[in-house]
Amino acid sequence: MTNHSFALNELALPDSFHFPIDINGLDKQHLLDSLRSMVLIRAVERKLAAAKREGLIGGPVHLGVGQEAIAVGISRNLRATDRIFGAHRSHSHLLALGSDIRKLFAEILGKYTGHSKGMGGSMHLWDQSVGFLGSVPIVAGTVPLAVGAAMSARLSKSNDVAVAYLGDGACEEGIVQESFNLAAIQKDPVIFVVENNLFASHMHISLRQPRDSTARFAAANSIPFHVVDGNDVAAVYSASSRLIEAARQGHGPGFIEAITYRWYGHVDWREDIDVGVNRSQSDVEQWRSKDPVRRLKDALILSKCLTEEVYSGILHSANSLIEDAWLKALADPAPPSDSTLKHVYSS
Ligand SMILES: Cc1ncc(C[n+]2csc(CCOP(=O)(O)OP(=O)(O)O)c2C)c(N)n1
Ligand SMILES: [Mg+2]
Repeated sequence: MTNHSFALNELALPDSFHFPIDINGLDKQHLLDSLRSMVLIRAVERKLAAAKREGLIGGPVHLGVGQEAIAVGISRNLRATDRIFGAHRSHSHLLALGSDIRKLFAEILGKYTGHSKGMGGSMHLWDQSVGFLGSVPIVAGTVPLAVGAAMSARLSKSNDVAVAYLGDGACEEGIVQESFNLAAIQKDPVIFVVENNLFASHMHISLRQPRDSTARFAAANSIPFHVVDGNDVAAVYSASSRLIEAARQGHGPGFIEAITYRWYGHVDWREDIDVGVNRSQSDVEQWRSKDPVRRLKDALILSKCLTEEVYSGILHSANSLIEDAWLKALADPAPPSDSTLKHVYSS
């Protein structure tokens, strides 16, 4: 396991890890697929930022632009019968599994064709066909649900795993520690993926935690862990593949801490405000140049597996897919007024 000091050191510095990622000996087709997926997720979130700015979206959207390598690296080890859970910033978690973009847009636009029939918005996503069992805005709320889903997989001997995506801020919720403990003692096949973007809302981790790495919580519960550069899709993929395989074999939970940064403020489209007192414009600029998409693209170009022309084609097809999905979602129907109480529980 890496990083026993539980200090992130250069992984958390804005001016390190700018270079193309190391793809030596890796399957190039696999990496090209990862690139396509990251480009698509980026383009979806850029579209959402623009639409929010134009006032076309009613509810809040929490964007993960800059963090795409994590969900893509993890998801390439998953299958549709696995059980994936997210939280308030989960567009990438859902889309990296191959979920339908139009359905995501429809939910965010409040259309009846959306995941939660247009009544949940960006933070209530769900698509069982790809294994995504849900996201909710209650920070850490889905972490114990992932442990429950893993327990069910273990009891039914299915070899499936659960994945709980959570933030560095979510680790400050007590239920997360209880979930780690329970998963460890029961040897449940669950992978906890901490997207450590150094911020919880507007507060930097140095103002909230005595150490900037959250992996010590895994160590405290004897859960095997890896701390990785979250802007390196190959690093995320290989670290998670070992833990996921071990979980499938019955060795219990695993923990990945992926260090990254979100380019936008905590919520919605603004980059210039809502970013916290310690997040200077120069930090944001430097983190933007640690772009996970650019670092993979450059590595593929250097190794002659990609040309600028082919890359332009990838961008172009992502954008046309998205425009098409957006127009269809815009034309989708709103929920009928008599449906508002149909899909809620009451006692
Ligand atoms: C139980 C709970 N407490 C507080 C909030 C308000 N809140 C929403 S997101 C957030 C910060 C979460 O930070 P982190 O887990 O690091 O995720 P990130 O936003 O960085 O992706 C907070 C405090 C909430 N939604 N739920
Ligand atoms: Mg965070």
